[in-house]
Formats: sequence, C-alpha cells, structure tokens
Amino acid sequence: MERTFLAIKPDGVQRGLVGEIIRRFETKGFTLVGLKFMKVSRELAEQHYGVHRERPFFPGLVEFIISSPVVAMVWEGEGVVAAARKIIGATNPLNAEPGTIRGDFGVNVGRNLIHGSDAQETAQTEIALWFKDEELVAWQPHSKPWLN
Ligand code: 3AN
Repeated sequence: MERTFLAIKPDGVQRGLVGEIIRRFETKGFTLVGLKFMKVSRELAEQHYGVHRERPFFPGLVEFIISSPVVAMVWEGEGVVAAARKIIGATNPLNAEPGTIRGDFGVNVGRNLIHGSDAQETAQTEIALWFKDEELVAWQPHSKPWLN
C-alpha cells in the first residue's frame, strides 16, 4: 500500500494547528502508520532538504526546521502521495487554493506549515530517513470497508 511522509513544521506546531492538520488527512480516509513529535537535528534537516543545498534559502530553511519541534508522520492509502500534496496546496501559500492547508492558514513561502513528499520514490527515501521500521505500525482500521 502506498505511503507518504508528512511533517508539520515548526510554524504549524507553534500556531496550534497540529490537530487541524492531522484531522484533514484522518477524515479524508488515510491511515496513520507513524507519528512522532521531535526536535530535528541539523544533520537530519540538511539531509532532508539536500536537493535544495545550493539554493539561497537553504541555510534559513535548515535553521527554521531545527528551531522548534515538528510532528513527523507517515500516512498510508491509495494515491496518498499525490492526494496529500493536493490537501497541502501550492508551495507558496499565496498561490495555494482556499480549502488547502497552505491556502487556509499560510501567507509566506518560508513558513508554509507542512512538508509532504513530492513523489512515491521521494516518499520511500524520506520515510527511511525519518523513521525506523519498528516505529511504523501496519494495521487495518475497521472503518476501511466503509470508504469504498
Ligand atoms: P514543497 O514543500 O511544496 O515541496 P519545495 O520542495 O520546492 O516545496 O521547497 C521545500 C521547502 O523550501 C518549502 N516547503 C519551503 O519551506 C522552502 N522554500 C521553497 N522556496 C522557497 C523560497 N523561495 N524562499 C524560502 N523558502 C523556500
């Protein structure tokens, strides 16, 4: 079953949006398989955002991610990678549609509340980077037959 990696960034946690953000994935019908509240190490932040290493915003992005706790999550479900990106909305919250997390709550590209893997391959890499196998729980919610 397809899985994606999501992380509520420091601004989402500081603004008290953890419950609201999790609710959107939960009520959509995706299954939570991993969850941890953590301070991110500089090493993990630099690895996670490694593709942006040469971008001018990279140092600020790393400082931001390590500045305050985040909520790291793995969610499972059919098409969850692309669907989560839709639920999250465009990278720049000013371009994000109302109804998306960034469209409803964000105004600044550097403070866009949540990260979501951009492809299935990236999701696998990010899940392995953030979670140990034993931290992921494979389970069958009883509500599942009612989704389809
Ligand atoms: P997304 O998070 O929508 O996949 P990416 O992968 O292009 O977006 O960018 C990763 C993160 O880098 C964004 N979530 C955002 O926090 C930050 N970022 C991207 N572009 C900028 C920018 N122009 N200025 C500051 N931060 C940026």
